[in-house]
Amino acid sequence: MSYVDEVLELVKQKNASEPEFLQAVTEVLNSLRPVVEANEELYRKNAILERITEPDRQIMFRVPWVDDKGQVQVNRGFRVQFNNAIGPYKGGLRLHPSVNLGIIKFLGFEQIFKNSLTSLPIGGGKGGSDFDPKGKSDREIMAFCQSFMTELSKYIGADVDVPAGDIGTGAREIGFMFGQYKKIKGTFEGVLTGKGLTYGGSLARTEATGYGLLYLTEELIKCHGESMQGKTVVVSGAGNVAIYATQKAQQMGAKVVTCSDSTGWIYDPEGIDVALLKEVKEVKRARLTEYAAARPSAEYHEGNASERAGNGVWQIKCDIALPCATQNELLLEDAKQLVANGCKCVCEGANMPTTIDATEYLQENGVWFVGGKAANAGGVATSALEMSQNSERLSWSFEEVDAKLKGIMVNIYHNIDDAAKRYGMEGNYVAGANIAGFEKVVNAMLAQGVC
Ligand code: NDP
Ligand code: 2IT
Repeated sequence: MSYVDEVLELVKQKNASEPEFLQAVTEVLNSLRPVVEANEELYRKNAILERITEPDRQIMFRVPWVDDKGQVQVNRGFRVQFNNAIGPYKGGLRLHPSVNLGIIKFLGFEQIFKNSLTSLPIGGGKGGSDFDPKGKSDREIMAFCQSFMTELSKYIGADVDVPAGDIGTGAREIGFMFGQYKKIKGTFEGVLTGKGLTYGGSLARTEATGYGLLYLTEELIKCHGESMQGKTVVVSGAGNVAIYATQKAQQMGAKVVTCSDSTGWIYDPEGIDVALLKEVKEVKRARLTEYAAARPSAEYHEGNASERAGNGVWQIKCDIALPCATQNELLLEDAKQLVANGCKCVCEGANMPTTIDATEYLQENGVWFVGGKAANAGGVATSALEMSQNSERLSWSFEEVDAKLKGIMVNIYHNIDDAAKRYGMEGNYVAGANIAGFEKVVNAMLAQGVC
């Protein structure tokens, strides 16, 4: 049996109850086959694949907090510190009722390769809780965040592990967590990114994941002789990534006609009104029904990605599709519909939104497909720029950060394109991203010995 197959078998045995983690590992290891085969003896002797698929540590803890009725509630908190070969652990905190250890492990595993691709010195980690922020008062959110950080603060630090936002964790939550960390430790340090601008946050971090996704997408289609001008784009999600992806796509001259949330989706043939979407989602924290109510050109449809009541976003005819909500929201049947409708390009704003069979279908049918590890790396890259600014106790202008972000995303596209070509897989950007991300981490692991 090949080394990759042996380790895949082992990972399946050891993590049988974690389907998302197994999906992420299967995708990565399968695409690394040519690299592993070229270095099989060295990697096998050093147990590189066994080590890279086993987190350095996984921390689970109780998060007790008091709700507005005086009732004590208990959630489960997680931080998986996966690999710090090239820098301190870095990755977001997800607050969503679906969160479990397997989901945090899949996200932490992906983060190793993504962070490596940014070219910045950050290792891979992820955390979160099964806490549901929906419908909670600001005081309840604060109570949860303070309790969560009371325990998490034992394991993180500006040079150790630097969490940030993800689904359900935005500026408000990062603020409450930062305040609690500062109170417990008595130090003002860059222990979290995505902070507010008055206390160490970076300009352009809020926009970075969505903007970065479009910088990469634009470079990709430019290299295929096309431009964003006049393209029809479908986006899923209506959160941080989706909103700023939509905004940048529009600035580039494309028309974005859809968005979705956890209860339904919008088709707006005149183009999504970003100011209205921000008002509904960022300010009111309301449902997309409110967007439809305020926008005569918009159709609202019930049904979300996880229930498969029909994530109709993928049924709409488009040139480019940008999944920006959550994992496994674009299935094989959706991929078939996209291809049938003439979609040419799919770039992932979310982490692992496309299933493996859907990815393969898109690739086999000539769609330019870039996975989240490369396409959404702009968020964490800008987090690393926030860390740099905190270390030098300076803050850079929006234009400076945005220009660096663009440079990083253009560079990522060319790196993954080159890596795919080096191994005779031109156009397979999934393999290119996994190979380019892996090579740097493995070099560092080998140099640092058995640890
Ligand atoms: P947000 O919480 O800001 O937004 C998430 C959006 O997706 C919301 O519109 C939400 O609906 C919807 N959504 C979440 N879960 C589900 C679900 N199970 N079914 C259907 N819809 C769902 O998160 P982000 O925009 O930050 O994150 C989106 C994706 O991008 C995630 O995969 C995340 O890991 C990834 N990502 C985020 C980065 C960042 O910097 N924030 C960086 C790189 C990747 P509702 O409005 O109803 O809550
Ligand atoms: O998935 C991701 O890359 C993020 N949620 C951002 C992580 C970060 O540390 O900025």
